[in-house]
Amino acid sequence: MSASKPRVIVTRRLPERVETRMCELFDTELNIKDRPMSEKQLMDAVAEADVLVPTVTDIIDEKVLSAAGENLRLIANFGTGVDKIDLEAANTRGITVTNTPGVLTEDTADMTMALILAVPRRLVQGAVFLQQRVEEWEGWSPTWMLGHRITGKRLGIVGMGRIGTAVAHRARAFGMQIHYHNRRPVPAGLEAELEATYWDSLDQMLARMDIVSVNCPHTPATYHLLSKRRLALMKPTSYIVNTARGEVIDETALTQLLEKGLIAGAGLDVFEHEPAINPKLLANERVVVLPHLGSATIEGREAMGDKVIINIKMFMDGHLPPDRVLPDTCRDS
Ligand code: 8YV
Repeated sequence: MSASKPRVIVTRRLPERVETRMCELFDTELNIKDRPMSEKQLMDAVAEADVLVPTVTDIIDEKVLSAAGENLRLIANFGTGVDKIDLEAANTRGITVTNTPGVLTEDTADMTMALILAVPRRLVQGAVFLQQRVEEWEGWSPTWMLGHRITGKRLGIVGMGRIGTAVAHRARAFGMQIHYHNRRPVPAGLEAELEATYWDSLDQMLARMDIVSVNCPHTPATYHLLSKRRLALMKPTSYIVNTARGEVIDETALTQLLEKGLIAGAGLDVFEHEPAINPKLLANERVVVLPHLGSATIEGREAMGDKVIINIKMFMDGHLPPDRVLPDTCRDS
């Protein structure tokens, strides 16, 4: 590592304050046009950089990493989910990977709660109706556009990490009953505080929930965790919300079950083949789709950028960066 400023290549535009600070501290190359980089551009970037700062729109796989120059020592991901980075391949090459956990927990949990409310209460359907067909609205009606009550309903959280727990706290305040599936139960004190029920068996939990919220990271172990078989276990009156990663749900199977009325509705902020979305999901009025907005607050994105800077600074100063991610320790987000 040279004593001069490290060469840092950032793959997308970041909040202005973050970019300014990065340019002060490092020899930083920004992506002014903000177009997601092609595989070739990523390969050129890893060949040249000391540090790469990618986002969820960049696939840093074995092929891209095979182009890495000797200089590339750190991939400081702007985001918590590191599923688009081949952690094994990076580790084998001695490249450290960091992420930005913690600072997007509350924003993502808020968006999850918004979807938990929006889908059963037909919030988007009602708003779109007024925007597009206001002339048809004859005023209040006792039986029109009824949804379902949230209070008292069973919420099944898949993945009780930081975000899952933050969702549970919010849902408790709305009077929901908290259930969760996780690799292991949360500490007894937290479970008691949330009056939460732990399900070792995801299958058994799914069959009993009114709303399921996906809050686990996407890893090889969670790819299609919500498979066709498992989705079919859900009650026809139940809803599913996903603010984690599209790949955790078999999107084709979900689309079919929604069309057949075997799942009552869905709130999706993430998609299996992002940015592509199955047109049948878009056309289904019982599905609320959002363009991956979970962490999309100015405060959150600035805090993510600050974390990226701290990780680069610490690493370049010869310390262990605070948010190092190891291949076999994909933490719950
Ligand atoms: C980020 C996310 O904005 O952090 C994550 O894992 O899903 C998003 O909310 C995105 O990943 C940025 O790279």
